[in-house]
Amino acid sequence: MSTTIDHHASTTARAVVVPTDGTVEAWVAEVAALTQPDDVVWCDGSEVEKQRLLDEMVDAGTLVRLAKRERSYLARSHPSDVARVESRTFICSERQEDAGPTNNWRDPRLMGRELHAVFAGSMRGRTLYVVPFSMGPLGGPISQVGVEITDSPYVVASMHVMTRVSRDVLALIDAGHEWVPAVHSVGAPLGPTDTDVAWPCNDTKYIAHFPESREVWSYGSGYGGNALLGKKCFALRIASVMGRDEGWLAEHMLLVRVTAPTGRRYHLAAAFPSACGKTNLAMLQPTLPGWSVETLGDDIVWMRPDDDGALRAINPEAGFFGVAPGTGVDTNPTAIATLEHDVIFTNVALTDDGDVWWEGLTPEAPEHLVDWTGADWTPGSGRPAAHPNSRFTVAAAQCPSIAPDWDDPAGVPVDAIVFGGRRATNVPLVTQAFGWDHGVFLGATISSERTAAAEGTVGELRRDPFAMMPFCGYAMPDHWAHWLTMGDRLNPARLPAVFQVNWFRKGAGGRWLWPGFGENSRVVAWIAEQVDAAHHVRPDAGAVDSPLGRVPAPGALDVDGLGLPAADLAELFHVDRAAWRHEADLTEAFFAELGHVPDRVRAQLDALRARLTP
Ligand code: GTP
Ligand code: SPV
Ligand code: MN
Repeated sequence: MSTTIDHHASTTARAVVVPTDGTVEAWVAEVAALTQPDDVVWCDGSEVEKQRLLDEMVDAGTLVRLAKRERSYLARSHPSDVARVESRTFICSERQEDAGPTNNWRDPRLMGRELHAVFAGSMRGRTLYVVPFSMGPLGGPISQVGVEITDSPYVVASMHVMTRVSRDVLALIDAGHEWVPAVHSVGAPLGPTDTDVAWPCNDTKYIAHFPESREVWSYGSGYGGNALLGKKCFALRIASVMGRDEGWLAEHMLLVRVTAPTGRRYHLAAAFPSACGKTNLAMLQPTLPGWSVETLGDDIVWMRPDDDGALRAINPEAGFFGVAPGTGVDTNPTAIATLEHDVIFTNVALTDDGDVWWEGLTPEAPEHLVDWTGADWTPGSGRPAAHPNSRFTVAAAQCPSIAPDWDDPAGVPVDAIVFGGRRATNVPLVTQAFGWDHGVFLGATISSERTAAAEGTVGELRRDPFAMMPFCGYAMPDHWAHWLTMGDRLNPARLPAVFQVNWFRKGAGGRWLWPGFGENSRVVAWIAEQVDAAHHVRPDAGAVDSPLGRVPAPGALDVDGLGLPAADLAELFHVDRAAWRHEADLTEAFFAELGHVPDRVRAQLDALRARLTP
């Protein structure tokens, strides 16, 4: 196991530049000497600073100011720079086995040299912005800080929304707090006579992570997940390694508080792969009377055991970088209300009266639009007006369902962990794990149909354990071992119950079997009832065993008033044993590819096979 080696051995040895001392000033000076910007600007995170940057970007043609939406803007990316690039995402750990077989590993020294070469002069003709930021409330017990250097004002304005940008971060670092240095360049230097383009980027891209020195170097892309380095690069890839070393968890999860008609409160953390429904569940408006949901986070959760042995969770972000297509008043009215003002939209369509539009915003498309590429568009154009991975960037604080205590540094105790994916077949609407180890197995074996959030073929089935395949900064099987250890450390009376959900099962002709969205509250209510049963608050009458886990007992899932045909309900929970024996074989093959899968996870596969045997 990798936990026996000293992961801090090279904390002070930086990968690409070697500052004269550990200060931010020395590091900025070294990066500036390498990248050769025209100016260096230290950001303070103020509203004035953000507005100035936005105004400058409007003047420069990078942003379109939306006439119909207060203080809101549209950015159109270069058509090649629309999503995460997993093929150019690197984990540069000292030892290849620490990165594991599912990450692109590079030797840190070789990558350091390669990056030194591409970053040399990469900011010529541009401004280098220094962005000190906190992930989580500044100074909180679960929070962390970093400093991003970037030559993109779009990135600075987006970081203002997505993180807590503040000069106070620098004081914390001066006082000795650990910090993550993160360098970003669009990789498009300007000569004295060059004119800039709206979205500078480079065909050559690097999204490089140095887990031991806790550094990020990103080159060539302006897209969110590649460029807003506090987000996936720090809060997941680097933070997952910090969590492994320090005994906490950094996960690709939403976080909500559910309140039952009884007044009892439950905190749910749910991991679904990219573009598989986290933001939607985070902003759920329950259709079940008497239930309510408050939003705490929609993409990333950091969790730590507290003194009670409960798992305490915060959302380290301060905003939402959400998928636009499919977001409408019928599906996610809360998101629509969140987006009324102060939004940066990227790659959506522009209406003739200066507003935004995307597929699913309204049932009918407007007669005429300017599409995400800047071209004229009509409903007959035969192509989407908004890019399938077009996004909105908006402050969490302006979400109407945000919990009043959403930025409490202490976080909330997690009662249930939910894993999900996009599966047209096999995976039931909801199942409960038999215990923690089975829950880890459910997380480890998530597979999901690919979405537009990353490069690749949309719809293709791929394994995405814990929805962390693209985001874990170390070997996936070590991540599962870490989860097992975390379970052992928690107070058994506070141990979260674990569930698997699938909103995406399809029936004949490819129609959704489950209405989804607000109706998912019915599943959430069953989950809450099972949490009560696990804590002996109520008898465990709501569930029966299936080969895959505990499923709702007849009548326990409230489907009143849905008009759901009995055959559809049966199909949503149908377990095709032959298909599942095949799934078990695929899991076996997947484990073989990964190598040293923990015995306790392997034992769960054996147990599944035994349950599938008639
Ligand atoms: P990332 O930001 O990429 O991590 O994605 P996410 O997991 O937050 O996904 P999001 O909630 O933005 O949903 C992505 C797509 O799935 C949108 O087009 C939604 O409309 C659709 N979706 C979300 N929930 C449901 C559901 O319950 N049923 C169906 N059919 N579609 C859903
Ligand atoms: C995802 O792809 O899971 C996202 C968007 O949440 S990005 O921040 O680009 O990774
Ligand atoms: Mn995500």
